[in-house]
Amino acid sequence: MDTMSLNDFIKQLDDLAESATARFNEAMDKIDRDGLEAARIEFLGAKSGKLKSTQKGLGKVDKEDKPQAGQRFNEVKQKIESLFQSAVDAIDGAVSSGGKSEAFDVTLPGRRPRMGHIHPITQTINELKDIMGRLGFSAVEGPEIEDDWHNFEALNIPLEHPARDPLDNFYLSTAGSNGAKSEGGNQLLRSQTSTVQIRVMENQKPPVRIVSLGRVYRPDEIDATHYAMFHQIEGLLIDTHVTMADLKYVLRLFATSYLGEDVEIRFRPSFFPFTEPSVEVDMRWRDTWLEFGGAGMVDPNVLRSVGYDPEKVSGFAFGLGVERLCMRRHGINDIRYLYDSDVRFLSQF
Ligand code: FA5
Repeated sequence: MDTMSLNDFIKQLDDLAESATARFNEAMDKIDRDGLEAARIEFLGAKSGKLKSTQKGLGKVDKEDKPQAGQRFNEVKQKIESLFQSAVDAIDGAVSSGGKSEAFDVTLPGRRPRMGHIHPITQTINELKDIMGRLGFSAVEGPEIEDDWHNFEALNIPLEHPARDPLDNFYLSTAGSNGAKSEGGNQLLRSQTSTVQIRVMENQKPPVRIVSLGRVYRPDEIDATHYAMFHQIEGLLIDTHVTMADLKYVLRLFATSYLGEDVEIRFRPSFFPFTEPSVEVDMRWRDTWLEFGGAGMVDPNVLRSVGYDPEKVSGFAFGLGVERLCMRRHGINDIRYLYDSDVRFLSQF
């Protein structure tokens, strides 16, 4: 009786799997149902298919190799059957999605992936930074987790001041309550970018001309113009003989550069512990005046707290809401749209 080594039998199986794969793939590429059926009969046909005739070789393999040969045969059989099924599915899919020519028309233009957008607030920040850069203000950053000294004390906000109220600030759990130590132990999410003024002046001799844009946090009730996390743009200029007229000039130039020549701005007398005199900066929008931020001449106490001599230098500072500028520019009437992460809204910018 004919015999066959295990290796020869395995080689026959591998050759069979290879040629069946080639035939199925060819039929798939051409979306050729008839070709696939012919290949099925050739390889998987119940009576005279190649798999069937290869199976006959199993009887010629040595008895002790039979279990291994049988196992290998079953693996290859399963592989060929599942390849055939994949080819059937692929041809069905191609035909139902528009037929032979369309599914494989390499001349069709590709589908463009959807592009992401830079968030409108980030766009605003970049633009504001550019405008201030052209006016000679260099951009600096400060930490969002601040200590008592930079957020309050050095800004002339003493221990008993209501601005420190725990209801108006996000103190971190490491911090004590209002009225606790003021040596920098109390940490909070900064409530204003004015903290950066202090950090810069502590490390730099006058003249100073900086702008800082970043996130600030307040437990405000959320409505159309308030959010618990928002952004501010802070400007600071310290030099000899700086006056309120310089402040007005720079702010007006800033506003017209960002919002257009027709923008109207006005200053209202106000109070901030770290500026004297202080003003509220309003801009007109759709016939109503809206508050965009605060400004003023840096208080001599603040200059002293960072080691400057208020007899020799003076300066102005301002802090405006970035969201409000962005909303005014784009006609957005509710701040919440900016943070709802709705792509239909965001993709307009
Ligand atoms: C300040 O934060 C001062 N640090 C501004 C300043 C800087 C004054 C330098 C003087 C010198 P105020 O709390 O008013 O000021 O906030 C400034 C602006 O931030 C507001 O006019 C508003 O535009 C914006 N703002 C305040 N709270 C919110 C909020 N919850 N959501 C969105 N924007 C807000």
